[in-house]
Amino acid sequence: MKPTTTLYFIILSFLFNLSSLSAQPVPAIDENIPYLVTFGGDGDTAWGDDDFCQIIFFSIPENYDRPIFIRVSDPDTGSDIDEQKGEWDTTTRFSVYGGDGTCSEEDARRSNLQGNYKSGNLLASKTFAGNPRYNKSWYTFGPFNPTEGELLPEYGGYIFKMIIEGIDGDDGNLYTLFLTTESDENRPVEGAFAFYFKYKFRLHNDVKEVSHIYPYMTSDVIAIKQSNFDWDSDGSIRIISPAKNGEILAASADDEWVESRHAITEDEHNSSLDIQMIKRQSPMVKDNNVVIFLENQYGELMPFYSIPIGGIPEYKYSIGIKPKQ
Ligand SMILES: [Ca+2]
Ligand SMILES: [Ca+2]
Ligand SMILES: [Ca+2]
Repeated sequence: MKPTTTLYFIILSFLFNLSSLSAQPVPAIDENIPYLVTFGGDGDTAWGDDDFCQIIFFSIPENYDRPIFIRVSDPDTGSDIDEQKGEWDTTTRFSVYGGDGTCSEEDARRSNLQGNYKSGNLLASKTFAGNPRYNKSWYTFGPFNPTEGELLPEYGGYIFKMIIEGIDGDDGNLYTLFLTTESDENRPVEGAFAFYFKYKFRLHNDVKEVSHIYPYMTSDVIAIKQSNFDWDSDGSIRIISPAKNGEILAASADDEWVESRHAITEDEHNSSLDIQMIKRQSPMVKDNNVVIFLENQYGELMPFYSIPIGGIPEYKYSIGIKPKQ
């Protein structure tokens, strides 16, 4: 690990300890994203899922020693919130991994599902089809002992990985997750948070809603490349940071990838970016599922965090109007 990265995580651990209440649901409260989405393995990518798999990591502070649970709301496909194509015929497998390699394995931090991305020990797995019992209600994985995770202080503690795979069918499974101290209740684990390298979710059906994601810029980042899929030309994606007052990211049309590169300046180091997703005002794009990921100049994927590290960034006019030296 690079020295700068180590330093960054020391700072990061401190900042994470300051805030936890909004960090436990995925999507997170500060993200204002209604649902995660995974389509069945026979899905049509034009509906907004490029590879029918989602990977979410959870970080538990090293000093936390009580059992934890990961709960899934609406894990089945066939409910009010899911997206039907023809008959309901979709099954989805949720699997929880911990132990060596869970997150340290490079293949688990990529975007292409190649190699050993199912790294670590399989701790629990369950496959859901359609089941009215789970309509907008919760299924609980666990209890897990925090030490069953992979200890990675640079990622804030013990790391667990949930892989959500669309197996059969072609419908869209919409769901949310919650990391909790209780099996039957959503109660945050103090100091814990979630992070994800490639994020697939549903945008709001209300054009006034703005969704957000929060990557963190370490001091070694000089440029980022963002890639997104099937945005359906739904409005604009922009960056708010100390030095950027709404720099526009390329947004994709139907069933296509686009990417754009953005320079990162010193003023943005050790700060989160607020990547805002502003929907097209008219006509409204309904039930829009999208995919997005971010790479640094080395081609490494950069995590989005369920809490904006260091707080939600604001544009600083004094930086923005600074003349070039
Ligand atoms: Ca569902
Ligand atoms: Ca179907
Ligand atoms: Ca879409």
